[in-house]
Amino acid sequence: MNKQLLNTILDHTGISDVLSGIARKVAHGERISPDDGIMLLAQAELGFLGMLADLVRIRKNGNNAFYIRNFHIEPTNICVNKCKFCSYSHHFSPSKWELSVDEIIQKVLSQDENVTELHITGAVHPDRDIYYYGELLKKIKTIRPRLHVKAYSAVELDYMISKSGMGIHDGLDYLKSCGLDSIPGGGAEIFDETVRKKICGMKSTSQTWLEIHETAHQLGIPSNATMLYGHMETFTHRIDHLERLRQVQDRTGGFNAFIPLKFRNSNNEMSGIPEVSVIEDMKMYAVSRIYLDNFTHLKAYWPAVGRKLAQISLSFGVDDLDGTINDSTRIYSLAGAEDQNPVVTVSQMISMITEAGRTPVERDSLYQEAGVL
Ligand code: V47
Ligand code: SF4
Repeated sequence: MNKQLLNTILDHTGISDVLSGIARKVAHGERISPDDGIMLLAQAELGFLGMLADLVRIRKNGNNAFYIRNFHIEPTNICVNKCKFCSYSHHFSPSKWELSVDEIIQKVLSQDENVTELHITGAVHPDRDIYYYGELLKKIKTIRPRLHVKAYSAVELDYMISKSGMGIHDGLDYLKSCGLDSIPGGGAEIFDETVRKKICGMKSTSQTWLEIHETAHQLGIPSNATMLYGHMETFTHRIDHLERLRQVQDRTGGFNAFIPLKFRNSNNEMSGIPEVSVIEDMKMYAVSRIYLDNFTHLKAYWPAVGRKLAQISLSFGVDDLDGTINDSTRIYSLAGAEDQNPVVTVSQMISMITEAGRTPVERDSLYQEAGVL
């Protein structure tokens, strides 16, 4: 959408002055305020948001839509915490598991050489410590030195680092020396302290989550950020969450991507809360794209939203569909997501992206074109 066309639309479609003012800011590449963000979530209709999000997406990523060849390992679902939205931990899941180091290594060895990224995340096991996880990284790097290991959410890191008596800086520095390449975005949930206490009161605080990511960035460890939306939070809480992330990113530039995560309501203590509509999902992607002007990438994690919505999200600001994944992630299938067997082949990924009118680009974990380095 070019700016002239946008002006014509704004002048002739009866959009309110306030929304037109926000749209003009976006078109001029100006930052929108928290009040603007809340206004967009509360009042703007879907097509209007899609149009604005597209402006930002094209500015950041042209016509490219990224994917990666990756796989997940979830070492355990035994957890010291008891988050109310969680369908995955041993408190709610029908089974309880903990993989041994040998089993994890076997999973790594079973992947073909074209896979470039391993994502490790799981529950917060009471008996495992930072040295266990550090040794695990070292073993993985010994057998697959070029595999990018994105591992341990800030909540897992908080537990293992606190238990060791190290500070955040030293704990992360130790893990980096063992082979930690980047940190996934999990555990952010919603930063507002009142809602956080209600849905995951035992978990690391918002301040700790943010401090771990900021410290990681200072150490040269990039990370992702997520937000769990569509439960009991308000639009103000969502924008507060985006604002806290935008401020860290202004200071560090260390976030690779933002991933909005839709709350799924099967098999957990919050099952009484209905899931939000698809329209609201697309609005959330679009407003995230518009608000986070200092994040280059917006990711739709297809096992969470389903393949069809992930594909549609490419028209609402998203430029990254995550990866091929394989069937080892259970977080979303247990919570009621459409895909009970999350695996997409490279050719399916390419078709999903091409059908949506984007240019598929296979990336590495740092968004360099795979094989081009
Ligand atoms: O923090 C748990 C979410 C997250 C539910 O960094 C739920 O590339 C919805 O962070 N409904 C973990 N969401 C997964 C995660 C992630 C996933 C993919 C890629 C990356 C990345 C990170 O899953 C948790 C929580 O917010 N979650 N239960 C549920 N019922
Ligand atoms: Fe444990 Fe994570 Fe589930 Fe919370 S969301 S109970 S920290 S596995």
